[in-house]
Amino acid sequence: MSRLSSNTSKKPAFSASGASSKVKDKKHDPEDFQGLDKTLLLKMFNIMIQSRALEERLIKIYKTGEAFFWIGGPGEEAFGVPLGLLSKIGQGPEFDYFHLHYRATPTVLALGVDPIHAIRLIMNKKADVCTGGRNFSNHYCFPEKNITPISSPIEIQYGLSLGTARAQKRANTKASGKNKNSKYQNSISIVTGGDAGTAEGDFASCLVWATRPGDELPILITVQNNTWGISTSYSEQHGEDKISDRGLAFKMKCLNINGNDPVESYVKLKESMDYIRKEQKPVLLEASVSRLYGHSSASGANQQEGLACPIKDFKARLIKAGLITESESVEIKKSYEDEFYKMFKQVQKEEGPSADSIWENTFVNSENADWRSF
Ligand SMILES: Cc1ncc(C[n+]2csc(CCOP(=O)(O)OP(=O)(O)O)c2C)c(N)n1
Repeated sequence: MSRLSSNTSKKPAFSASGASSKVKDKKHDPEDFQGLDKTLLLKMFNIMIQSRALEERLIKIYKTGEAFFWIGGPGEEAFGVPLGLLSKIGQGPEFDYFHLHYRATPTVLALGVDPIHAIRLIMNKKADVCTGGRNFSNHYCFPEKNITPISSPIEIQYGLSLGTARAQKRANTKASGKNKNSKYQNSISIVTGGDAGTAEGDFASCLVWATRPGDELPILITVQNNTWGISTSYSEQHGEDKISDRGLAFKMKCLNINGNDPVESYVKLKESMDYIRKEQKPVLLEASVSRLYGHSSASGANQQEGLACPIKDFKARLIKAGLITESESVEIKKSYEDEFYKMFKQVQKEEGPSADSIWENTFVNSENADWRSF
């Protein structure tokens, strides 16, 4: 069984303080962040904070009675942000497709989505472009970025990802036969989900159909393992040590990463995505993440103690390396908090959907879905 090799990047280490690479005392060496440069590190940090500040605003919106329900992604920033930054953004099979779940705010922000959409969605406003004010928080849908609708029934995204990956494989194969530099050559489908959801058949179907010999599909299959499925613990439910081991039987590349570390996530996701683009074959990637505000508003949406916080840990490393100061970090968070408060006040004045729009967008082109009229 082959596994992805560990990062062997030969890029020079970034030295924020300008310290010489000849410094011998390891204790005082600045961290090299596996060769990732300062601009990228700070960009990831910034979007991670943006995502956390947005989710915390959504939680406040719920807790002040301005929304019915909250579920989201605090604790998944170190995994979700690199995933978005490494993707090919656009509409159609020549770009990457996203089959995400409800903890995807870090990824959609990294893909350049305007955060106001998250606020309109949770507040069920008519102007919500994802669902017209008709679905839960974080159930995003942005066709212009190939972000397919996030579903409330969990795990169906693993089955749907097979369809876009098949369309891409066809287009990629056709295009690369004709023109080596074609834009169609290397798009992939990306599917994300939680650990408990892998108990469902859609996950197994995804592994089976992504790995048919000679007809493998270009899918990045990810599982963000926060060790909980609502209130069922991983240890009581899983006989396997790692979910990623389940890909071994299908002879696919499998790996398990620390999804709380944005540097490791970026490097391993890049390796995996480069491989899928080039080989047009799948990878199963499991990332350990934290569930920092519990499952959802159904479990209180309160901050949980004793879990690793990816932002806190990354901030400490950046400060130690001299790339940012504590006060700069506080300032970034504050400016996002102010921005999202203003957005909330603006959206609060907007109207909700009218009753007669209930059947809209149920089928393509709003074909009548009212069963009473059939
Ligand atoms: C088909 C289906 N079964 C059950 C549920 C209820 N449900 C919602 S979230 C959830 C837990 C999912 O846990 P996991 O896959 O680990 O993701 P996490 O929420 O921990 O990120 C369940 C069982 C559902 N929404 N859909």
